Amino acid sequence: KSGWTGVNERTFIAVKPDGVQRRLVGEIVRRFEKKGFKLVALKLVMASEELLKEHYWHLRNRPFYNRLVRDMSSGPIVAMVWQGLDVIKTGRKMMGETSPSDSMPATIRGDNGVEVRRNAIHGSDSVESAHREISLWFQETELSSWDVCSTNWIY
Ligand code: RTP
Repeated sequence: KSGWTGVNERTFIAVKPDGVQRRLVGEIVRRFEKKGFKLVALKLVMASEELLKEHYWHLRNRPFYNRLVRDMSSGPIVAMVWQGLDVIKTGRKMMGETSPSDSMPATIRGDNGVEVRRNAIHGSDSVESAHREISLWFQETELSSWDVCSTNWIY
């Protein structure tokens, strides 16, 4: 996994249950594609409580932890891996701040929704958390390398 740097940097992005319910999947995928990142994996999943507790383990002492795990269990999640130069930092910028009210217009959270509980999207915040989250949500065999695309078919 040490090869995941530079143009091969990867991040874990999830459309949360509230984002799926608000029909934001296409919009979020479109923004990452349009920016120029490569889609490496995508699946619709009902996450188990066990997985969600592990995913948010660093927040276990926060008062909203149990509610957060419950909210994330309330419907399907679109789990994705995106790849590209500085995708972790840029992805966080595209998302906006944790609270939609602190998020600038033209960010995903700034343009969609008003509640911190229903902020539509999750994105890894560091190289370490990206590694941890990708291996938590995906099997190695679910990740595409794009190596099969030996020629570019769009210009
Ligand atoms: P994420 O991990 O989902 O990308 O969000 P983040 O880094 O912007 O925010 P973080 O502090 O890691 O919190 C994770 C998620 O918990 C919910 N939250 N609720 N005061 C509250 O009720 C509260 N604070 C945070 C949000 O949905 C946030 O995305």
